[in-house]
Amino acid sequence: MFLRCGRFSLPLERPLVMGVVNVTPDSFSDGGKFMDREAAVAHARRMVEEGADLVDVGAESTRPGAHAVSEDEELRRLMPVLESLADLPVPVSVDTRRVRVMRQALAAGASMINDVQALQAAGAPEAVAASDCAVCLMHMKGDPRTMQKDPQYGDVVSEVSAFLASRIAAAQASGIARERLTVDPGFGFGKALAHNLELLRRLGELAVHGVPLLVGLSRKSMLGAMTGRPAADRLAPSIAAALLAAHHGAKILRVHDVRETRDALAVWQALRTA
Ligand code: HH2
Repeated sequence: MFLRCGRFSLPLERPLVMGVVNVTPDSFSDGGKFMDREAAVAHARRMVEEGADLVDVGAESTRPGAHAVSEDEELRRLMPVLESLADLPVPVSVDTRRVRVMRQALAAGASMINDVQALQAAGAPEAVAASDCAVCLMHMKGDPRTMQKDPQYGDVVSEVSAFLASRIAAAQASGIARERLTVDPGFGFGKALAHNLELLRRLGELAVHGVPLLVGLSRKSMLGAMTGRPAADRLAPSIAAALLAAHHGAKILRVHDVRETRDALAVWQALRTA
């Protein structure tokens, strides 16, 4: 299995690590740290040195309670960073839900679009189809401002799975080949702790769609709920969660701590292939 990702083709025999670069003043765990173009670019390059297989650059926080930024502001934050990363030896993914941002990012050399709204914005599937980038279709219930206000499901896994199936079908109908797709259950996006745990425990059920699973658990509040640790102090639970996700079939792990996650995965991988 491999993922077509712009000019890259990523083999998926071992779980890949996607390093997070937030060019935002308000992201929940590293907001404000990489607002400056140079700092964001240096951070991305450092993550590649540490073994990131991809980097994911986002200029709008989607954390619970976050307010949307204007499209112009998102582009103003994002584009200089993308231009400076054009020569990166690994694919650059852009975390955005806006069509104009997708188009400009792809024109500037982005190899993947990571859309927490799973290409539901009008024109989004066409914007992606017109390129050869990979795409992440993520499940979210509600919108970031209100999504953590008492989310309700019947069976969370069936509901998420049905949504992802419908978005895969929509993407393919728009001309996006299956080898370009990844899906993500969207941990923490309109889910209570019990929903997140159920999704992690039954992650394997989402593999039925036959496209690689991308998972973001790094530093999330569900890990805070389990350990009592603040976001800046969730390295150990993030590593535990990444390993569990890999064990349950995740193929791409979206993380803030690349070196530590790679090391932990190396141990897991060694045991698996011994
Ligand atoms: N989580 C966040 C942002 N984007 N994309 C995918 N595919 N999956 C995720 O789980 C996911 C995501 C939230 O984390 P972070 O980027 O660290 O924070 P913020 O949204 O506040 O910038």
